[in-house]
Amino acid sequence: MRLSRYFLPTLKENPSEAQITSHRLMLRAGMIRQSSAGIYSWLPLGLKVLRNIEKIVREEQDRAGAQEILMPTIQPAEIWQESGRYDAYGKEMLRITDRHEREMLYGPTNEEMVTDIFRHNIKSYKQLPALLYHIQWKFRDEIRPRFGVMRGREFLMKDAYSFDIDKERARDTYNRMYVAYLRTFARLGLVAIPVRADTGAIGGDLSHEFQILAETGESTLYYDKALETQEMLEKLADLENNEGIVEKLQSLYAAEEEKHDPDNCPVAPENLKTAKGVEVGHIFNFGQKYSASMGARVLDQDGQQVEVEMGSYGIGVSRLVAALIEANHDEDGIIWPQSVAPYQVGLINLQAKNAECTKACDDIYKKLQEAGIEVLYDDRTERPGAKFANMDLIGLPWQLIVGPKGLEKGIVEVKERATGERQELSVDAIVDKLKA
Ligand code: P5A
Repeated sequence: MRLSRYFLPTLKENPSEAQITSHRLMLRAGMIRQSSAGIYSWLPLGLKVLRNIEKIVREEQDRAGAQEILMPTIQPAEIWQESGRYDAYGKEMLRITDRHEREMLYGPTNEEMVTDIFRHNIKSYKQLPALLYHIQWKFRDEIRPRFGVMRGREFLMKDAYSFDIDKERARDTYNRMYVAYLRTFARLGLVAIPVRADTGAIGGDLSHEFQILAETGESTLYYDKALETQEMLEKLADLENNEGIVEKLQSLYAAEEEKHDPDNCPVAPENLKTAKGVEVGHIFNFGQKYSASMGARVLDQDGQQVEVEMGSYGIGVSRLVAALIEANHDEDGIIWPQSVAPYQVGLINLQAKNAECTKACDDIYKKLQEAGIEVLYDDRTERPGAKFANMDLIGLPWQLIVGPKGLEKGIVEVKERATGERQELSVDAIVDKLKA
């Protein structure tokens, strides 16, 4: 993509409405624009990151055996009346009346709707386990939407729902999702700490929140440092055969500040760590809460009707964009991990008016594209200083700096955004390096 044609409305100044780093940087880097309180438009650069995160989330859900569906954003009130949550949900639910005076709502979550699909279509234990997910916009009329997409009113969630014949199998499914979550966050380059949690409006008695570590996080965590080591993930790759690692991980201590009692903490002081966290995922095992109230039953092996055991599993996909920035930035801007970067390479033409320089850049641009590497090519006639600041702000992992002086010696400068390390390489060597 040529920057001269790219819709990237970056800002030089910090927007006054933004209180936290990720919100400031998402506005400054031209990723989002607010439409009304807690509701945002995603511009090309922001949307690209959102889609990259979605792709990793999707791959890990598929890998865990979940099947993708797509449920609507607008739901009928009846199913929520059946579950008893229509009144319980209160003012956070955005209620809508259609032209026939039917009560509808913009879905804050989909337990009811997926249970409704299940009860009409699955009748036998032979069709279980069933594990369905979608990636869809949600609406929660938060009293204080803030921090940009971190706590929005409209936000993108991946939500999965599981149906099992008994408690034991439901627990296996829960653990399978737990592993899928650890893998997902690791692939996003994040350290995620699973913390036992309350179940709130969703219900049930078993639940974990996944908190990623970031200095600006809203919650304070205390946890066994063994939870930080991701080396267990290798073994977790084998879902069926992971030598009890899930149980081991789930037995390790982690608590939010409100629940942490220093006098009764089971972890030795030298192994206890504290850090700020951002909740990016939340999983629930709530048994028969919805299958009982909504009549989701199957015939078991003995021909008896039984209410299925359910769970639900959420990831805040749009929140993750902000969380990733909270965990990866410096004073100059964003530092994207390669796995989600909107472009891998920023190519800077230092003298766009110089024919030779432009020819060299065009050539590199073409070669990188042919090698399947995504490049954002700054072909504008701006000052070098402005170009450098802009590239640092938007945070692409690699910068290629091409100027007449280097070209005289046949070299181009490569800068790694994360470390600031610079290297001088020939054009051919660069293409090889970036390919690798
Ligand atoms: C689990 C999936 C649920 O809604 N039902 C379906 C369950 N859980 S949850 O914890 O309430 O939400 C799941 C994740 O969604 C993100 N999230 C938000 N992101 C941005 N703005 C919000 N207002 C918001 N509310 C929730 C969080 O990442 C949360 O973990």
